[in-house]
Amino acid sequence: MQGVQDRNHLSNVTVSNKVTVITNGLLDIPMLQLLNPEGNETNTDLDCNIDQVLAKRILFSMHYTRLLDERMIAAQRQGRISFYLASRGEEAATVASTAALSNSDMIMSQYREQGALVYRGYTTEQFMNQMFSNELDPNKGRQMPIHYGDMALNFMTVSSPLGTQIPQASGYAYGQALANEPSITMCFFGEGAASEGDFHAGLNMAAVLDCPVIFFCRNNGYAISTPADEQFAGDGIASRGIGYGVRTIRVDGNDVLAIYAATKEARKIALEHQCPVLIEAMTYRLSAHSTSDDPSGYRSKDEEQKWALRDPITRFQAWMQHKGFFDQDELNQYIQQKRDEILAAVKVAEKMPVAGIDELVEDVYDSVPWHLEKQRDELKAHIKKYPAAYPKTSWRLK
Ligand SMILES: Cc1ncc(C[n+]2csc(CCOP(=O)(O)OP(=O)(O)O)c2C)c(N)n1
Ligand SMILES: [Mg+2]
Repeated sequence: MQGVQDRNHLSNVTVSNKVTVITNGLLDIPMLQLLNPEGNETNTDLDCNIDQVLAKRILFSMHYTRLLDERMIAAQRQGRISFYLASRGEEAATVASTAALSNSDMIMSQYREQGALVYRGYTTEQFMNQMFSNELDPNKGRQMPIHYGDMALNFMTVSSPLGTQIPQASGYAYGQALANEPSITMCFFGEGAASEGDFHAGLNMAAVLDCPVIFFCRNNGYAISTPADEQFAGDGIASRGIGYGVRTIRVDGNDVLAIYAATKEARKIALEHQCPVLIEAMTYRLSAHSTSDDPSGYRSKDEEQKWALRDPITRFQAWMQHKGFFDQDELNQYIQQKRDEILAAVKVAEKMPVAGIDELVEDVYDSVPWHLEKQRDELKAHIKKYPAAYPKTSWRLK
């Protein structure tokens, strides 16, 4: 699982008189875990200083993220939005890591990191405006749902071609270093994206140019339907960090305490030493890849069940209970309030006018070039001809 497999032909070091052959097994990369699946602390030497206020914010953000996912999958099934991509099972990886950052740190994400935005305070209305492509959508309707971004929250807009954010994050962090900013860049990506050339260019560039960036890989076991052990033969993604001379941490990606501690440490190293750090969070995508995917075609219920028992939310909640930090009534109230809030926001966002047609071709060039103007005019003529096919758009034609 997750490509950290024990391949027989790689597990031994061969030493003859003259030739030393080094293999995967020699790396023996440890995985930081502070909480076992029952929510008991397994390593009390490491105190990650999560007090009740912080614990609640992390827990509530994870619950909200899961609730949002459930409601948006339902909205997609009802035909209200075109697409959605859930993060069930990976909430700890995105929320607890963001909790360990400073708000001034730039986040560059892949697409499954809505938990980071939730933690930073992206509102339900903001989520809905983007997903319904209405006139308040900062992307002006030019993107599919889940392409969030917010300058005020230092969250770079999602771009779904895999891996693009990785060298961009190195570059952004290089700029932070040149400007002597006391901030770093956090770059999230999946283990599948780490097969892109951009991953290798980005890591090497950050290592050579001393860029204060955390490369946070969510190794969730799959790239759509391809399991990690069919993606690569090496020891996960962590081994690649070491290859590029990047300080590296492997962490249990379903363990809030471990992720928080690992990210705090990584941030400290990145800032103090002005260098990159790679974190590989070992987790599991409990949800389908997206609303266009059906995992029953490529993985077993048994496998899903095994990982469901390691659910990051129940594990952290159990820990909070042990600490006396947890109040079930308060959580129930919060969930009910957020459920109502999401339902109300869906109704408002879907009734709002969609983004304007003229804006479709703006913002890229200083002035709109003739060939885009021509295409826009053709589009308008087409919509005018078939107004019934474009009920939300036709009345907006100028
Ligand atoms: C350059 C590029 N190639 C292919 C795709 C199609 N694609 C979308 S998501 C995905 C899988 C990515 O897996 P991973 O990076 O592990 O992220 P996860 O979905 O597991 O969170 C693929 C192949 C794409 N978006 N961009
Ligand atoms: Mg993946």
